[in-house]
Amino acid sequence: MWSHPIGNGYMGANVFGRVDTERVQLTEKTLYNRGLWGLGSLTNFAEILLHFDQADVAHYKRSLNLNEAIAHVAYESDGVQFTREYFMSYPHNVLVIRLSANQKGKVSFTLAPQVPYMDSREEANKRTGSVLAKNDLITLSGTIPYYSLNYEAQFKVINNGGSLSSDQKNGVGQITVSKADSVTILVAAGTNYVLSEHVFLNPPKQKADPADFPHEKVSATIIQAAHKGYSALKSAHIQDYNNLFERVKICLNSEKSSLPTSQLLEQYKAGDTDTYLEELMFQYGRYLLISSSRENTLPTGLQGTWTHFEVSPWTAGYWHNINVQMNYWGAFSTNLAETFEAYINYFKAYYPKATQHATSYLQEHHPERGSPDTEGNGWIIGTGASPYAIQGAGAHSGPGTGGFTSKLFMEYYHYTQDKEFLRETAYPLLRSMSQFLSKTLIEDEYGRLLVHPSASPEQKVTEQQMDGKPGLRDKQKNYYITTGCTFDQGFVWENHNDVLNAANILETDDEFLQHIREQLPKLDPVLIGASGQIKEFREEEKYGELGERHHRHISHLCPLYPGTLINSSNQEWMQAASTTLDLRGDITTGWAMAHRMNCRARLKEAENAHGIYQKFIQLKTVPNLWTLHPPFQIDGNFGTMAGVAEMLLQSHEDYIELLPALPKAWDNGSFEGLVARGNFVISANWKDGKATSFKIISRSGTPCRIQYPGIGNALIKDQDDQASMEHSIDHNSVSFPTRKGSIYTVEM
Ligand code: FUC
Repeated sequence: MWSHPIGNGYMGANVFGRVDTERVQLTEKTLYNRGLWGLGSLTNFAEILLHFDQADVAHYKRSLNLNEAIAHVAYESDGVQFTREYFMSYPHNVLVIRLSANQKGKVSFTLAPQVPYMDSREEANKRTGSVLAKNDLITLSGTIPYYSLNYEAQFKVINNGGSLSSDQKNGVGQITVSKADSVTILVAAGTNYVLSEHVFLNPPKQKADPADFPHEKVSATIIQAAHKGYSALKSAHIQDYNNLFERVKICLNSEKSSLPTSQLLEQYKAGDTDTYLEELMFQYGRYLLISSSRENTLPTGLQGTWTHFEVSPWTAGYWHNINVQMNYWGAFSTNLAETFEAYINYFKAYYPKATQHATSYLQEHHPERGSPDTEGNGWIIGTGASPYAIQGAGAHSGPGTGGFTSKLFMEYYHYTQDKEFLRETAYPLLRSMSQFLSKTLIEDEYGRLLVHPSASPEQKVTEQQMDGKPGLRDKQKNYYITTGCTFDQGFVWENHNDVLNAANILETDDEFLQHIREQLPKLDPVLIGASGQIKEFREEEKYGELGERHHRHISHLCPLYPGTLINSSNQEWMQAASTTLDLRGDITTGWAMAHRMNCRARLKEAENAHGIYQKFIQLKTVPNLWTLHPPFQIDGNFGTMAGVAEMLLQSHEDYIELLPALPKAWDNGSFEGLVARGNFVISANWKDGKATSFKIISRSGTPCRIQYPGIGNALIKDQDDQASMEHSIDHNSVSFPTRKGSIYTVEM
C-alpha cells in the first residue's frame, strides 16, 4: 500500500523509504515456487535491508518521479542533508541505490540482504540460501526445489571516500560503510530459468536445468554495471525510460497538485475529486507498464512484477479470462506497443504446449475432430498460466479465452501496421486459433453453429435457476456449462473476422478461409433478451434469471470491448449493451470496474465512464496508487489507463473518433501522443468541451479518416507544404491520404 514500486521488466523492487532500517524488497520475474493450480507462484527474491544509525530526523520527504522513474528519499539529521536515489535500469538490468549527503564523510550504514521464507512449511518450497560477503561484494544464492531453480543476486558496494568492511554476522554476510561521501549499491539477480517451449512441455523438476547456475550471468551484469559507473547508468536509464514515457502528455482540466499523493487520494475519496489525480493515475499506469514489461522480459503479471509473498495471491501469474489481456489493453493506444513484445515472446514459447491442449480438448469433447495432426487442431490457452505452465480450456471459462488472447495480436498489428509481424506472427496464430475454434462448434436445429461446451467466465447459477435450462451446473462451484454463450460465440466471431481481415491485407486465400467465411454468418453471437439486455446465455430471457445478477465478469460485453462486433452501426445492440451495464451495476471488483469503464467509453457514455473511474479511484485505490481487486492486482491500474485513452480517442470502427466520451469534468484540456489504429499519433486541444485543434502524425502513411462534430468544415493542412487539403466527406467526417512521417494539422 505504501511502497514505491520501481522495475525494469526483469525485476521489481518495493522501496519503503524507511529511515532507521531501509527495506527494499526485490522480485525477479522468474523466481517461482510451488503455487496453486499447478502453475507455480512468483515469490519474494530478497529483502534488502540497510541499517542506519540516525535517530533524529527532520524534513523527511519520499517521492517517486514518474518522468525519470527514480524513487527518492531525503531528510535532515544532525544538520546534514541526506539523499537516497533508487532506480531499476533496463539497459543494464541492475537496481541502483545511491546514498549521498551534502557534507563529506557523513554516509554510514550496514547493508544486510536476506533470503526470505527460508522456513517454508511446504517441502517443495524449502529454499536453501546463503548470504556471503567478501570485500565489496555480497552474494546471495540458493535453490528452490520445486522447479529445480538456482538463484543468485549480487550486491556490489562502491564507496566514494570513507571505508568499507565486510563480515559474516551469525553466518549472514553484510557490508558496513563508514564515513563515506557517497555510496552506490548495484544489485543484479537471476535464475537458471530459460524461456523456451521446454519449460511448458516438461514436468516441474525438469523445467529448469539444476546443473545450470546463474552465477556467471549475474557476475557479468554486475561487472558491466560497475564499469559503467553511477552517472552513466543513470543517464542511460533516464534515456531508455523517457524514450517511452515522454511520448504521451495529458492534461485533464487540472493543475498540478502540491499535496502528497496519499493526501490527494484522501481528499479525492472524501469527495473533492481533483482531476489531477485522474491524470496522475493514467500516467502512473504507463509508468507501471514500462516498469514491468519490456522486450526480452516476461510479460507483466497479476501484480506486475511486485510481490513480497512466499506464495502470491493467484500465483501472481497470467490469468487469461480477462486479467492478462487487460494488462495490455492500453499498451497500444498509450504509445507503448513495445511493452507487448514481452507477451509475444512468451506466446511463442508456450505455443507448442497450447497446441497439445487444443488436441486434448478436442479429443475429449469432439473426438471425431481431434485428429492427431495437432497443427490442424490449432491452439488454446485456458484461464491459468505462468512462466512455467499453461492450462487448457477449463470448465468455468469457455474456449473464448483463446480469442480473448489472440485479439491482442491483431491489435498490435492495427496500431503498428507492422506487416511483417502480421505475416510472420499474427496471421499464423490467428488462423491457428480459428482452426481450433471452428472445431468447437456444433450445429443446432436451425443451422446455427454454437460453441460446445461453452461457459461464460466464472458465472454461477443456483439450483433454482437451473429449472428447465439445458446447461449443466458444476456441482462443486456452481459454474454453468452450456452451449453457445455470448462470450464464446463473440470471440469466435472476432477471431474469424480478424483472420479474414488479416488475409485480406496479406492478399492470401485458401480453403480454410472459405470454411470460416461460411461459418461466420451462422454464429449468431449477439441476442437481445426480454429485459432489453444483451443475453449472456442464449437460453436466458429476462435479465438475472440465469447467473449472478451482479457478477464481476461482463463477458457477454466482450463483443463491445475489447471486441468490435457491437459498434455504432447497430444502435439496438449499443442500447442493449448499455442496459446490460445498468442492470449489472458499476460497483464491483477492481478490474471488473475497469472493464465497465471501457465499455461505457465505447458506448460514448462520457459521464458514466468517468463516474466509474471516479468510484474506482475512491474505492479501489491505495496510497501508492496501486489498485485492488482485492487483493492488489495491477489489471485495474492498466484497465483504467486504457479507459482514459478510450474516452479521449477511439479507432475500432475503421475511422478515428476524436474525444468520443469527454466528460464535463475534463471540459478543458489537451493530450499529446495517443495512438490510433492505422499508426497515427494524435494530439488534441479542447476548450469548453469542444475541440479547437488536432495534430496527426502519420507513422505509416495509411489513409486517414476522422470523425468529429463539425470537422467537415475545418481547415486541414499538410505541415510539410502548408497546402490545405481536399477532405470533407460530410459535416462530421473527413478523409485524406497521408504520407509516412508527415504531420497534419486540423484547426476547428
Ligand atoms: C479471474 C477472475 C478473478 C481474479 C483472477 C485472478 O479468474 O475471475 O476474479 O481476478 O482472475
